[in-house]
Amino acid sequence: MWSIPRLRYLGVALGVIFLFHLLASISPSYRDRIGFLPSGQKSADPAKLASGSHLASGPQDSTVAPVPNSEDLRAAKDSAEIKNRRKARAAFVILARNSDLAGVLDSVKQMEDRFNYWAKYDYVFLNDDEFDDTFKELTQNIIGPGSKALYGQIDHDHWNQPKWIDEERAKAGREEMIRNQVIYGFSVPYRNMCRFNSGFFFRHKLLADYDYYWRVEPNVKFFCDLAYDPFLSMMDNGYKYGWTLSLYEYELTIPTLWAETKKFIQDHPEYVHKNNAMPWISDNGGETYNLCHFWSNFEIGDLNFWRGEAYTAYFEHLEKAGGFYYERWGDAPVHSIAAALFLDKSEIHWFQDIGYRHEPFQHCPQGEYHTRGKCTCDPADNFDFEGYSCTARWVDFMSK
Ligand SMILES: Nc1nc2c(ncn2[C@@H]2O[C@H](COP(=O)(O)OP(=O)(O)OP(=O)(O)O)[C@@H](O)[C@H]2O)c(=O)[nH]1
Ligand SMILES: [Mg+2]
Repeated sequence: MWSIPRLRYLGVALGVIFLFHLLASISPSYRDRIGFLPSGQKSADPAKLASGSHLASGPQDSTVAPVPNSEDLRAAKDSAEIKNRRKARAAFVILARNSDLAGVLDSVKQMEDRFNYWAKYDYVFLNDDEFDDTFKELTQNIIGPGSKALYGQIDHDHWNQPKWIDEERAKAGREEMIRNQVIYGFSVPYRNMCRFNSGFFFRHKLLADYDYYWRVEPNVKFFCDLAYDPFLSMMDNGYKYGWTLSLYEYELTIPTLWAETKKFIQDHPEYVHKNNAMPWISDNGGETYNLCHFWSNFEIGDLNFWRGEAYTAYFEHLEKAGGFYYERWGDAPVHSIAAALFLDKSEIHWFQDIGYRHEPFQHCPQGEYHTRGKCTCDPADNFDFEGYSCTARWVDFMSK
């Protein structure tokens, strides 16, 4: 039998627990951990939601503004409001071979299910070869009505090793990499791909009518619903480069990339932005490169940044140096160095709300981002703050 004094102790204990929760719920980090969403925030104007105007514009690691999830958009996807909404001139860009079909279908299906069923952006598929009918039919079968699918072949000169490259030297470089077991060190097509992504994709005629792109690769994962339009977010906030994962580059693939970059900025100091992100890519004021880069298999970017004067001149310089073939320069360090040097650091945006995996790393959104996006990744499985990631450095750099 409970005695009266025992019941009193129980009441006091329950009261203390309740008070603790009440006080703790005021703390944003506590709310993040338990997925707290304030009451009365379950529905919102879908057009406003789609515009992304609800997004916090404060520090990038701050708690997100309390808005609802994508249910509203699912319900409203065929409404006039959504159909006639303001859009960016933007498209997904997918470079692929016919043999990448299954992986492409997998990535596109997720993009459709998580975002594009309401956003209705176009897809531009690019290939060094011609896309076959099966590739075209099966991709179109997944892409919803309202989005165009365009298929383009890449110009011979934009893809293949230029004639003026000294093949003997390039071959010696490849053999050295094979000896050193550098990933894709043997491969000429891989080098073509890296050079194309560095200097040519944004010049393809199928992209001429677009200002923004989202690069998508086969076999990636998109873990979360996206209930706002990241292209509009780029446009409205003046972002020029968006990323989710960052890491260190294999030094053996870029032995002379930084030396060439230093030569370029000595010749063209006018292109280096005064509020650049150099401290994120160099620990000694630009003397050496610390190998940090944004992982470019995911990019949401401004095509006009790559088409602009600074990047055009930088790419020309790198192209002449020949390192895409004599070494194995990746488009990831090339894009990242350019973004870090030629942009205002505030024009580079970490899309920490977009859950994404490209083997073997993933970014899984944390706290309220995860809850709102109905993400399907384990928040504990997150590369961001592991030793090989450069994201902690970014957060630290941006908080100064
Ligand atoms: N058309 C075409 N596309 C290619 C070729 N090589 C790579 N790609 C595409 O270029 C992108 C990058 O190639 P990946 O092989 O994924 O390179 P990676 O991401 O560094 O390496 P993985 O770990 O293999 O994914 C992908 O979208 C590929 O489909 C090629 O020879 N032709
Ligand atoms: Mg890949």
